[in-house]
Amino acid sequence: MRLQTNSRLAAHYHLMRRIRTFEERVGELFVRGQSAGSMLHLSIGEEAAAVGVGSNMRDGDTFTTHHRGHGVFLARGADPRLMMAEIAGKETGYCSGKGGSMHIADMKLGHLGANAIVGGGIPSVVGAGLAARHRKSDNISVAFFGDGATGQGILYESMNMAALWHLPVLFVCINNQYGMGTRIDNATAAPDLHKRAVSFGLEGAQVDGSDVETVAEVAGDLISDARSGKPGFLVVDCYRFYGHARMDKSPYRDETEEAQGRLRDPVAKARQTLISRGEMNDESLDELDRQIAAEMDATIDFAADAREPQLDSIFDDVYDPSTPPPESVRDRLARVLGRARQA
Ligand SMILES: Cc1ncc(C[n+]2csc(CCOP(=O)(O)OP(=O)(O)O)c2C)c(N)n1
Ligand SMILES: [Mg+2]
Repeated sequence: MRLQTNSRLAAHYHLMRRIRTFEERVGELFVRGQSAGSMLHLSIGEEAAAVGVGSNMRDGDTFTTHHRGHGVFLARGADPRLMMAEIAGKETGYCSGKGGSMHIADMKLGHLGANAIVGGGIPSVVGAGLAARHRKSDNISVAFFGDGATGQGILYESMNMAALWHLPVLFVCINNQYGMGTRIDNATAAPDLHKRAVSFGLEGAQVDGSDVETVAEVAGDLISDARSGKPGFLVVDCYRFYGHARMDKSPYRDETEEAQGRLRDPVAKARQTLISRGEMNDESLDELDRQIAAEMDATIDFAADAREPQLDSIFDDVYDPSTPPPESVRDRLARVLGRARQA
């Protein structure tokens, strides 16, 4: 749907609502038993981080995400049908069904890869930032990761190199208050995470992740600094609305805390602000939501109808084409395929 307004907040609402609805449909795919793999991490409640930062990035900029990265990829222009197909393990998906939710990537859109290893995607943006500078482009590279990654040494090695070499890089920590079942105040005695970055020589800021306008404004400043060689670190404070993964019912959080946390809803807040400013009204927002629901419903049908990958394509896109898979692995596949044909 084309928005009938030029309001930047309306555009942000549109994208955040698309992300939220996509995530709800991902949950549905899982419940239907049609997702590949057993782990799905939803970013419901964290949409302002994806949209506030992502909307300040440009074509040619690159990024990595953690395991909870559906929203970031959508904010950078991913086609939700191809994402859903990937999550369903289908050949049509972004990585021919071999990456799934946690290892999705697409070089055309600058997505250097989601990563299931906590902190694993962070050093790649240092390399990408260095490459952008050698190419004399003004592109930046952004690492999106969770608060849990602030317990990983690789983050500090990466921040140090980015600051030392003045790289066009932004580190974005999506602080949803939890690393699996451990709340941030049980994981660190110093929860002012952005201050750590300042001590490494980076620009550091912390923002309220329920307010997409603030996230976008602060991220915009940090990104323009990064483009001129001043790397930064942004902490987006938010709340993980649901469990760590789909099977986690969060027995370690009490209901009062969850109810309070879910009040920090960036989608609801943007909606209220649009109405109170007279930029949109309930009817136009409801109509927009209905159109988004239809778009995202269609992603489930698209994924369900998409082709399964063929067994003999198992090594395609996995090894570098110039490096054939090891002989022993190919022999094993030939045996498996032989047995499958006899059966
Ligand atoms: C190096 C490493 N250690 C442990 C794990 C297991 N693990 C998976 S997700 C996770 C918590 C991550 O928390 P955070 O970085 O805050 O991201 P969130 O899940 O909250 O988005 C852990 C410990 C892992 N994947 N990698
Ligand atoms: Mg977390």
